[in-house]
Order: sequence, then C-alpha cells, then structure tokens
Amino acid sequence: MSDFAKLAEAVFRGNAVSVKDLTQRFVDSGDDPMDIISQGLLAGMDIVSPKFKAGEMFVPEVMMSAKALSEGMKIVKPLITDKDLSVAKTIIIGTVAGDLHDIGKNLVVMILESGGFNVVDLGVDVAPAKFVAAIKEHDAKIVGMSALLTTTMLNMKETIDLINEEGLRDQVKILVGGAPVNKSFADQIGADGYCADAMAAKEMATKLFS
Ligand code: B1M
Repeated sequence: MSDFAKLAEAVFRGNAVSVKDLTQRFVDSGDDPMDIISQGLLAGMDIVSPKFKAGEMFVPEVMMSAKALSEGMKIVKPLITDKDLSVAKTIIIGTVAGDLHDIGKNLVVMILESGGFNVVDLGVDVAPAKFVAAIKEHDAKIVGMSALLTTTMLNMKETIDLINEEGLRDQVKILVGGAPVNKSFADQIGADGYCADAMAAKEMATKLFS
C-alpha cells in the first residue's frame, strides 16, 4: 500500500490520531499540500461516500471519518495558497431561524469540506437577513439550508423570499435538507434542489459548480 493510500485508509477508518500523524509526516517530508489532500485525505472520503450511500456505513462512522479528515485538513489548510482555493466554490450553510438542530448540518459541512468546497457555516437559528448578508459578503454561489422541525422548515421559504427581494436569486443556487423536508416541499418553496443526505448535498454542489 502506498503512503497516500495509508492516509486514505486512516480517514476511511476514522482514525484521527493516525490521520494527524501521517499528514504531519507528509508535510515534514515536503509533499505538496494539494497532493496530500487529493490523494490522501479526500481519497479516504471517496471510499466512505459510496459505502454510506449503499448502507454499508452509518452516520456515526461517517462522522468519525469526516472528523479524522478535518484533523488532517487543519494541518494542511494553512499551507494552501490562495491560488489553490477557488473562491467560486464557496457555499453558505446554516440551520434556519428558530431551529437549533445541527448534527445533520454539521455532517453536511464536513462532507462538503471533504469535497474541497469552502464552506461558510453560519450555525443555527440563522435569520433570513443573516443568510442574505453572508451571500453578499462571500459572493457565494450556493446556499444550503437545514431544518428539522415542521414549524421552522417554513423559514426556508422566508429566507428564499428575502433572497429574491434583495435581487440575489439569480446569483445563487439554493439547496435544502433536513428530516421533514422533501423534494415536493423544496419545489414548492422555489429551492433549486433537495438533498436527502450529506452525500446528496456534495453530489449536487459538485454538479452545480461544474
Ligand atoms: Co429535536 N426534534 N427537538 N432535538 N430531535 C426532532 C427533529 C423530532 C423529529 C423528534 C421527535 O419528536 N420525534 C421533533 C420534530 C417534530 C416535528 O417538527 N414534527 C423534535 C422536536 C419536537 C424538538 C424540540 C421542539 C423538543 C422540545 O424542546 N420540546 C426541540 C426544538 C429545539 C429547537 O430547535 N428550537 C428539540 C431539541 C433537540 C435537541 C437540542 C435535544 C437535539 C438537537 C441537538 C443538536 O442538533 N445539536 C435534538 C435531536 C438530536 C433530535 C433528533 C432525535 C435527531 C436529529 C438528528 O440529529 N438526526 C430528532 C429525531 C429524528 O430525526 N429521529 C429530533 C441525525 C442527523 C444526521 O440527521 O438532521 O436529518 P438529519 O440530517 C441529515 C439529512 O436530513 C440531511 O443530511 C443530514 C446527514 O445525512 N440534511 C441536509 C440535513 N440538513 C441538511 C442541509 C442541507 C442538505 C442536507 O443543505 C444543503
């Protein structure tokens, strides 16, 4: 097994200690940070994604892999130059106003980051105006919203309405997700896509950016 494959394997296994150790060793031996990310860290998540989709891995295991990956990313990210990071790949995400659930949203954030996206996480209980301000500040092309309550999912529409009113709708694609949300609701409120899970969010974002 090549050394990068060992790093990918450690990510897949969710072994954060090993990921940190191997990543640091690659950095110390002068490997290109982008190679460490693409051939090691992200390659590990590429093993996870299809297994999660196929029901061969479950949420806690995926979260361990994503956490392990983020430990490696913490080491290499400061070494990446601006030219490596595409600003066009910025995604704003948050749990909508009135809603404090963030486990699923955090998983989505980790998976999107593992896909190489620059994710601006606004946290929970995010008011429509805060989404709008973040779109303007980061010149984002994708906005992701999460809601876990049947009451707060209505705030997704409030947010989309404000994005419309502010004249930003043509600039952004809007993806929604969360347990009570489905495709028909997403269509009804004028979102561009419904994501059943974190992998779907990554796939849709990848498609929208390509
Ligand atoms: Co709450 N809660 N909760 N809760 N809670 C639910 C959602 C509920 C279904 C439980 C129940 O009654 N059976 C129910 C909602 C009922 C309804 O609306 N019809 C409920 C309720 C009622 C409440 C309170 C009102 C309870 C109370 O205080 N009386 C309260 C509300 C607080 C508030 O938000 N204002 C409340 C509080 C809490 C806790 C704080 C205790 C805790 C949240 C902790 C936290 O998030 N930090 C909590 C939890 C943990 C849950 C359950 C048990 C689990 C949710 C979860 O984390 N799932 C939940 C019951 C359930 O769903 N079985 C429940 C795991 C997570 C990985 O899945 O979030 O669906 P999920 O995310 C998935 C996808 O949906 C998708 O990808 C994720 C990963 O694959 N996805 C996205 C999610 N967001 C996305 C965004 C995207 C794309 C995909 O953007 C592009």
